[in-house]
Amino acid sequence: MQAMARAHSNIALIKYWGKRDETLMLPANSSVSMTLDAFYTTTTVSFESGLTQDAFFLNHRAATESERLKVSRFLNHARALAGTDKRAVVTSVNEVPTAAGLASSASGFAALAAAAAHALELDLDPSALSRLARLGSGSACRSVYGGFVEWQKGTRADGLDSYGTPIASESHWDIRMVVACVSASEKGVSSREGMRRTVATSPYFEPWVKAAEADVTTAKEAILARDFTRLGQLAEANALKMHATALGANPPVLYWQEATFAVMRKVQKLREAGLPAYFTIDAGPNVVVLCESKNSSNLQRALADVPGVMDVVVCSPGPGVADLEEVAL
Ligand code: 2P0
Repeated sequence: MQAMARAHSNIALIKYWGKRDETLMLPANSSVSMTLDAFYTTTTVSFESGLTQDAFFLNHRAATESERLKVSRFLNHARALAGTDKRAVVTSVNEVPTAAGLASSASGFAALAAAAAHALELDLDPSALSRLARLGSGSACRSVYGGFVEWQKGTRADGLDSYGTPIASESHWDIRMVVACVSASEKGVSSREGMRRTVATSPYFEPWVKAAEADVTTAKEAILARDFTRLGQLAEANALKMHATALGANPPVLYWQEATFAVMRKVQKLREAGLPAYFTIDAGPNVVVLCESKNSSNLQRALADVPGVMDVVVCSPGPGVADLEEVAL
């Protein structure tokens, strides 16, 4: 009853922002992402007799109690599917380049879902695995697949139709996401709290949901047509709409720092100077810049010069979740 899996992180091109059901992690709108090759989590799960509670080791140390409880609550879903109450030892390592400060919940819960499902011999198809990963963290349902992925929001109250589906594999399109890391510190407002506050108080939330649904349709067309300008313009506008909606909450949810804004301005300037690049920003201060592969080195150099930027990592489209042979973590 032991298994190991690896999943890669993803960055949304069309953002998930707001839940229609917090318990089942059901989103108000569909979203689209690219899975990244450079950021991933490797996790081993071992269900054992005689344990009184789940144990969780993260990056070679015992996890905090709140991290352990999050994993334990997630394992309850897998245990319910398998009809067991055995507790587990979970060992997880995040491969995140220096000072990236990127959230690891997407890769973390996708790897945990795959390893737990395998260890419990659940024999889940990719849609069922994606649904299980979603229960840990919404964006994790997209990391089940490599390349370009849609998370269909679904309409059912039980969430059975809310899971990731592939748009195109990692070999479909050789584009890059260049991650400008401006801070590695924990963000002030978690995505979960930021979403909650936005849904409850932002007057822009309903228009956001409507606009995001339309953006998903256009993004899929642009990806399939490999239309870089169309996808870039759309992704940048969608991120700004998400942040505008969060800024409309009470109290406002503001994730940007001075360096965030400096990178946004730099990207606009580079574009005016003839380098096609478009930014997107998640629930934090780092900026992810989309470009074609031929421009990634120039873009990396230009972003590294922006004051406040600590590290710049170039990512290609990465693979979906995979079971691994046991190796020592
Ligand atoms: C996304 N984000 O689509 C959006 C854009 C952040 C901004 O998904 O509450 O860690 O665990 O479902 O998935 C980050 O939120 O939130 C996220 P929960 P999650 O990538």
